[in-house]
Amino acid sequence: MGKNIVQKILDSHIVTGTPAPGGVVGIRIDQTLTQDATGTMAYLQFEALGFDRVKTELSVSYVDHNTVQDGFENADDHKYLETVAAKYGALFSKPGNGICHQVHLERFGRPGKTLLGSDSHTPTGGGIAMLAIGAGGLDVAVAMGGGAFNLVFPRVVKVELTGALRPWVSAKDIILALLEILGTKGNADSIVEYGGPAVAGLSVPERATVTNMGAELGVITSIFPADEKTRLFLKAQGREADFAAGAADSDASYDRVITIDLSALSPRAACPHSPGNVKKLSELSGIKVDQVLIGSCTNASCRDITLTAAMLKGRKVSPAVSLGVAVGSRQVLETVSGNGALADIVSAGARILESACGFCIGNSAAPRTDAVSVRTSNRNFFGRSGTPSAQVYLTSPEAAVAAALSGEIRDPEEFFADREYPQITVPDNFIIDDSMILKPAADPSKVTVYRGPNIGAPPTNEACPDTINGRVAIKTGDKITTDHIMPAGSRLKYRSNIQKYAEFVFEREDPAFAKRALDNKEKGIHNIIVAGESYGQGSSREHAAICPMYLGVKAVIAVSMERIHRANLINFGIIPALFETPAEYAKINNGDELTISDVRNRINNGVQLTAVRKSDGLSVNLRVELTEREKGMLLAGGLINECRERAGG
Ligand code: MIC
Ligand code: SF4
Repeated sequence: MGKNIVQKILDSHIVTGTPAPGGVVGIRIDQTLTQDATGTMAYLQFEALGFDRVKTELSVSYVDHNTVQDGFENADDHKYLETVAAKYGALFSKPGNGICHQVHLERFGRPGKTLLGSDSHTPTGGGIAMLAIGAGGLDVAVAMGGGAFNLVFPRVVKVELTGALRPWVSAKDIILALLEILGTKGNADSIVEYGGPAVAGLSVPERATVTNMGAELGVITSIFPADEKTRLFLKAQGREADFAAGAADSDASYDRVITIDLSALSPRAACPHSPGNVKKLSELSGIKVDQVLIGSCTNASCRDITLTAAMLKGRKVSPAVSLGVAVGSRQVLETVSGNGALADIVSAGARILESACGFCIGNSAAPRTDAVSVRTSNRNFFGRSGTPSAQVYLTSPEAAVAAALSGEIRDPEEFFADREYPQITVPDNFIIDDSMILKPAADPSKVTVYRGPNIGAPPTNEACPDTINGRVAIKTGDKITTDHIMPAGSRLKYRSNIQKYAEFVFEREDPAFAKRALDNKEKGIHNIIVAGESYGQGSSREHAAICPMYLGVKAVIAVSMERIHRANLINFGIIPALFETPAEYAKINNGDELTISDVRNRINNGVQLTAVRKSDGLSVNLRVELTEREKGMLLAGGLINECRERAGG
């Protein structure tokens, strides 16, 4: 039986475990990436784990999220990251060099390699045929130290692409169509592998748009083959030597096959407040738009920005609209400033934003109250834009420009009906200038790691108690994202200061949560979070586990839970428990006092836990499915404690 691409890469990287359905495998990680919002904690943990050197083939530390610098905090983090990278052997991409996923694709991604990143959009690298996975910072710290990354042996879903995209329909519409089919939950054990005759017609940046937003499906990752388009992209980046062909065997098998006929696709949008809430643009036509933002790691490549410029050329943005453009990398910025495209964007009336995450993470360009904002980014979770009452729609650059010019949501096929689709060219040879990527120090002993007042020691937990004397500190609904748990935006600057950042846990859901939880903790009451389906969707931010841990949360009991967040909970010693049925969830209320007894013994022996309500004796069974490795971490109170125990410390 032939092999698919995922199997081939796994075969050459599995170091432990059972490569069979239901098994858990440990894989060798060739490359890692971190970004500043998660990276500071990842490197603090790398240091706390006692590693003396980065042991991967390549580790890059990017600064792209917290670039607002309204105070010393962000800049303190940047300097810490720069010096810690120099000392331990990582590359450091300075603020201004671009968004981690775009830069990594351009300068470092290699077909057939594994990449682990402390950012959920790390799967962008699948566009260049890497097995690229997002994880919590602690897992990345372990991988930087040479440790394996553990994952469930995946189901591989093939997405067969046929036909060809019509003009004005683009890569974003492919992934929006797949989100319509697969939704944003229930896909945690799958990897999507693209194939079929239409793949050859898609450039690497277009493929990367698709794999980037694959994160919104909740899958482990997504991957395209490495073919002639991949080779040409690497050649244009001066890296042809990094090319290695990668294709599925003709008789490869898959767990599921989904076919998408690109010729039949029409432009779409993800409507408020979920990337899975997809509708055809023709159904939304006429909605008045206040703001349009083009950029983010999804759609800010040279192709996207050059196309944006071509569509705007000679026209003016609607007076009702504020258009902002943030290019994905310094390379893209230099290219479009050299070829005149940037001037076309400026002259149409756009605001040029920094090449960084910026608006996408809600730390700038928040729209007005009740605004409609059309964006080319990948997430429109409630409140993420920085304005809770705003309605955010996610579209392709083509649809975003149609909205900017008309002041309304429009289907670009209809809006541009009288125009030819712009024939754009991207360089055969990109401008190669890595001067904003700093190399590790030749003599690490000469580097002193800078620790400004914003840099604290990573907090640790106590060992898992034998009895949880708990209180439900919050009961949430379905699809609670890590943006709900741990808001980013203006709060981002506290990422290295857990005590302060913890004040904002569930800030928008229940502003009194943090204080209440801390009061419980001080009284010796253990906090419990109760949640519905798909708890912890979205980002990889481990702060959504660390800060609740700091507030004394001992267990999350949910109907279902997403992959990265579940792993983060275990890494920080919080029990990820599941209700046996959704009906059980309905029985538990906010404020209920729950006792969970014999916890250590039951976890150790793989026996389900039981929560008993103090007021009426109601008893609810809880499923806690853990691997041996996870049991050890949980009982020790998290991965750092466990490593210290193993080291006899
Ligand atoms: C995001 O897009 O939500 C982020 C901000 O990039 C996060 C990482 C973070 O919270 O720092 C992600 O995707 O993992
Ligand atoms: Fe940055 Fe947005 Fe991409 Fe996250 S999704 S890495 S915030 S650009």
